[in-house]
Amino acid sequence: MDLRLLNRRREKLAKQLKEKEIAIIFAASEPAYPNYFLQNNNFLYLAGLEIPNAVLILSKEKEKHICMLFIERGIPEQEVWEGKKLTVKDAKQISGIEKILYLDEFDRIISLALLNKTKCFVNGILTSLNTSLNKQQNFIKQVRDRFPKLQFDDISEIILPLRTIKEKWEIKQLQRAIDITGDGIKCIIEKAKPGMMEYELEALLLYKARKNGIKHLAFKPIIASGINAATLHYEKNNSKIRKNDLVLLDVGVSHNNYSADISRTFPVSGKFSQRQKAIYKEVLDINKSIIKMIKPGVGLIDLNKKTVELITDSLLRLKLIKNKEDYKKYYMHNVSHHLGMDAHDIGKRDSILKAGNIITVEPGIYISEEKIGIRIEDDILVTKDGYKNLSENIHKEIEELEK
Ligand SMILES: [Mn+2]
Repeated sequence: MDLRLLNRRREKLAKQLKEKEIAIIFAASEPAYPNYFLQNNNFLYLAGLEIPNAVLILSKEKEKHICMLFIERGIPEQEVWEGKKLTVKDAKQISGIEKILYLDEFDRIISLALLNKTKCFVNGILTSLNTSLNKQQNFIKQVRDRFPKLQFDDISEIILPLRTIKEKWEIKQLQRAIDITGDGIKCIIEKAKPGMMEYELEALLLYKARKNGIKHLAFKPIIASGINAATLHYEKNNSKIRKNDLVLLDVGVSHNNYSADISRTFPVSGKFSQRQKAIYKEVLDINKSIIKMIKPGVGLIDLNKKTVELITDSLLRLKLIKNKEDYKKYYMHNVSHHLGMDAHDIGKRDSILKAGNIITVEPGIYISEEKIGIRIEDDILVTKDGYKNLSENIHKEIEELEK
């Protein structure tokens, strides 16, 4: 990764800090087997390092910004088992951070640093009451006893304006994630046959992903045939696909920690029935109309409102409802969310679009009594004067899917 990019991000974040404010960003901990290590995205965004347990500190003193990184010290007996820890020199080279210390000095230094502070931004403090305290929350608990006047806030407050506007490099990573996901989808559509299990299609996606050097998917893939597609977050992928089923795919790979999020729906037999085609056509038209609305200044709320309006008209045309309010029976989610390092990326539900945002557009109609669920989801970059559909190469036209 370009060091200038990382430096610029840290500078931008520090600019958001006022005098006497400090940001403390914790890397993720190492998970227990069989889970694999997934770096905290705010830490990765600012430090560019894939190491567990590190801590990054940013503060501002007299208009000058101060950046310090704490990393684990390698213990030879442990390194025999786990491999070498990153050295200070390597960490410097990857992150571009000048001041790097070992974690055993963190408590002493942070105690001094907090003495004259009024506010402290920490990542990952917004979790639900019923989960056990994470590392950050335990840290806050300790600090509160010593510095009762210090205020805490989640880092998302100040990192959101940065992470929601994608840099050129980020758009490139995401485009690659989308293209590889498209490869997987194409392979699935070509190879799918009635009688196959949904997980066989999942395996095709995984194969294409790994073959392209992808470390992991962005989220648990949804491969839902027939009535399963009417369950919005169906993740079992363990049913046999029947002859006349539509198959809904909601999948995405993560490339360099940027997540694609694409949905496509296709007939496993290679041919839509008249009814399936009629419903598909409605969803496809809505997908296209909503994408066309995208430009700076438009709100996610506007997109949601328009989607509900269009879906309601569709449902009336399809004779599924008689009263407009009943649309909720067949469409029950939002049409868009921000996309980036996380598949559901940082970004507010009521945000107004700006150039550089990347969002999904994913209308759907779900009719369990007809065993049909259709969702068509594209990933869209907001440009200065409109939009660019980053997933436009992934087939969604009826003729393309039937071919
Ligand atoms: Mn999505």
